[in-house]
Amino acid sequence: MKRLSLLLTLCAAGGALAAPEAIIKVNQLAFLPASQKLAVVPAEAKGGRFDIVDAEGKPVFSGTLGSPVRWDASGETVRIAGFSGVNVPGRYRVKVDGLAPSDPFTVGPDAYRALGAASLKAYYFNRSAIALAPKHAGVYARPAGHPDDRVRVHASAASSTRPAGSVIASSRGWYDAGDYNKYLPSSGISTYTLLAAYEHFPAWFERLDVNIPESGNGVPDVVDEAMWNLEWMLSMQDPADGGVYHKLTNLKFDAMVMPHLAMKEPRYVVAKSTSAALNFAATMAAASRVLAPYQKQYPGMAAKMLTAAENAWKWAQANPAVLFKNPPDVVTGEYGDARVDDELAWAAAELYISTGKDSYYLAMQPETVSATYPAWDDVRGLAWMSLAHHRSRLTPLADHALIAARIDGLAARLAAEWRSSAYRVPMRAQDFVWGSNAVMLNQAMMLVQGYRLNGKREYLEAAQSALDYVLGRNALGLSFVTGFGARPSMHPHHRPSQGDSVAAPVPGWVTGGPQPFQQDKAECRPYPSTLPALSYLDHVCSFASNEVAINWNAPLVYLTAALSELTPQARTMSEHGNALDVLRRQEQLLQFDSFSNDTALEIGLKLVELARANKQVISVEIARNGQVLFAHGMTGAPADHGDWIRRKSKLVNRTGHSSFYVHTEVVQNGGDIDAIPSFDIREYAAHGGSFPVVVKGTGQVGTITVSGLPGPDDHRLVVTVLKDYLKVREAL
Ligand code: G3I
Ligand code: 9MR
Repeated sequence: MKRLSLLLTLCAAGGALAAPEAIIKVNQLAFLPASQKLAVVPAEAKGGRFDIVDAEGKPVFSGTLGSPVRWDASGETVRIAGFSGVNVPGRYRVKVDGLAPSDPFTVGPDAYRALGAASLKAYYFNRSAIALAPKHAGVYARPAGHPDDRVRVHASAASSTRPAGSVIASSRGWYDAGDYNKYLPSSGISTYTLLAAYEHFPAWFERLDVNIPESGNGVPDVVDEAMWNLEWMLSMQDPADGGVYHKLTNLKFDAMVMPHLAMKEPRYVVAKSTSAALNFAATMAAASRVLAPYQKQYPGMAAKMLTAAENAWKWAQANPAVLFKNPPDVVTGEYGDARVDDELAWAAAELYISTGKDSYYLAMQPETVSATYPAWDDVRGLAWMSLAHHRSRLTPLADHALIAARIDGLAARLAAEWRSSAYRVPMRAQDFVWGSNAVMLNQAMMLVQGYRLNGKREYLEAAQSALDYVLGRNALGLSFVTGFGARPSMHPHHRPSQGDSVAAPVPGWVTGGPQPFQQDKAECRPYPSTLPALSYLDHVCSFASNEVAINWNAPLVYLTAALSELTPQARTMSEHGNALDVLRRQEQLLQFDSFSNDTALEIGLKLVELARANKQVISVEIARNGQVLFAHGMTGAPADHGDWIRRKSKLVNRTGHSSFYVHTEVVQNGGDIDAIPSFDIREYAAHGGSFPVVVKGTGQVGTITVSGLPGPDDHRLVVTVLKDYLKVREAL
């Protein structure tokens, strides 16, 4: 946006948002064919019915509106239109007599790919210390800002080895939000959430190329993007004692200009804090798991991160209550946090998972830790989310029933709110705080954890509703995501969007969202309403309702991946049949006349050779009648491959099918691959990569198992090598 228009808009009325219009509110972007589909209709609508019309205006579905229900958060009474049955790809609107048709939306299998890519790309657009080239940034290309290669140590951060005023390098990292500063507490939860998204949905991210400078280096873009911030976070640790600085900022906020024009002020690392150290420890411990396979691109990184995490943990143990407060001369974002027991639990959980040391599990004191939806100042939920995801690799000390109870307890509470809410969202009126849209998205992320654990469909539906909310099914009828939907936020409090010459803001950012405390009302024109869900200004002045932030975007990245990967695919019956038919055909054709020790050696070596050629790091095990005939872990392969191999091959031995066949069958039936009834996930893994060795005339005698890639790719590698070895020509 041009500087001139900044002056004009600051003088003009804020965002021109009147009282809530009597309009139909719906996700303005898209639904997956099988997702639950709801719209919100004003109660004053005439008649009790609605239609869904296609692009030509032809009705394709008709239904009855739900009963009128009041929503305290917006003071409205509304009715729900449910149209989940509309599952044929196309473009539609909702119509109700006496009202304008709703904004259009599409139904299709790739509903959230562009949104998922843009919400991740937003981080690239907020990188400090690097010029954004036109080939990656398009119209948002810009010179580098804030190199942070010479940053001063603030008096509050002084130590004997780094006295006040000494200079350190603390480069890279993402700008926190609409401002150009960098803060540990928001960095920790943001980076972790991106990495967790990758840990939970690797296949989605393997396919998500967002055109950043590192794209194509053999590491998923989400991990490369996270690395940009992780490198900065590492530089925030004082090597002398393991302590971590709370933030790297100016003394005052920069002006609303482009990054390279904003660099007049000196930058400082400000005071170490317990919260920073624990955020750092948790994030680095989690990152060390994700980075382990990428030795080639990031040599030694995983080990370095784990050591850094343990050093930060030790500092926090010795300094358990160093609470951050802005020193008098610093007025940038505080991220002060009166309680650090949640950060401690999270750090302990991540260190326990990554090191396998029981002492960390005991330090967490899990029975004293409840589960809440995450926010920068309450990260308990992240501990439970990680423990639940990694539950099959925990030491015997872990209390599996407790983990399940915490995750399900939270999801059940949120789902109950959602069920009874007029707008069918999990949020209550009192949840509307600074960053309310991220409250909604983080609640959805925890509902997803519940679904992943026990497959309760309503948890997934409630999570879908949260995404629908930020995309338009909200009391304002706006899409809060820049660049997406018919009526998106146009004027976020985001310095690059304001300072550039492009009319549209940088895309892919979710804005903070409505909240009634209006901490910016001194500099903004009056808000249209003080009701929680309506207290919002789409105006650049409104840092309290319309800023963007890295920690608010992360659950959006997570949710687009989760819904895309978990929503059962509403494919036609014949397509369903096809996938399983092909997998069954593979099992029929890829059989041996005989299977000797040398056969195993030859196939094992071929697998390793192919992975090496693909620059992949895998582990392979080939067994016959319980005896291992070939086993190899390539350089960089983490130890947990062994456990995956054990559990995948056990599944094959029990079912007689490839592990990918079982996986596909469960997914197609809408089930949770990590919770197949009667299969203990500590013993069985329904992930691709293990294939039965069948000798014609004898039957199954063993397994060939690969671990290290996303399941479908592990499976593909085995099939490719077997086809080649057995000279099978048919396309499989
Ligand atoms: O949770 C309480 C609620 O119980 C209470 O009723 C209500 C009224 O006082 O306040 C709620 O707390 C608010 C808190 O956010 C909720 O997370 C605080 O008032 C509010 O001041 C606080 O705002 C924080 C804001 O910085 C100001 O410090 C936001 O969480 C935080 O996301 C935001 O972060 C800023 C950084 O400082 C600077 N960079 C941009 C970033 C995003 O705006
Ligand atoms: O721009 C700042 C934003 O990034 C912060 O979230 C917000 C709260 O800390 O503060 C903003 O800066 C404002 C300052 O606090 C008050 N004067 C106006 C500034 C925005 O132009």
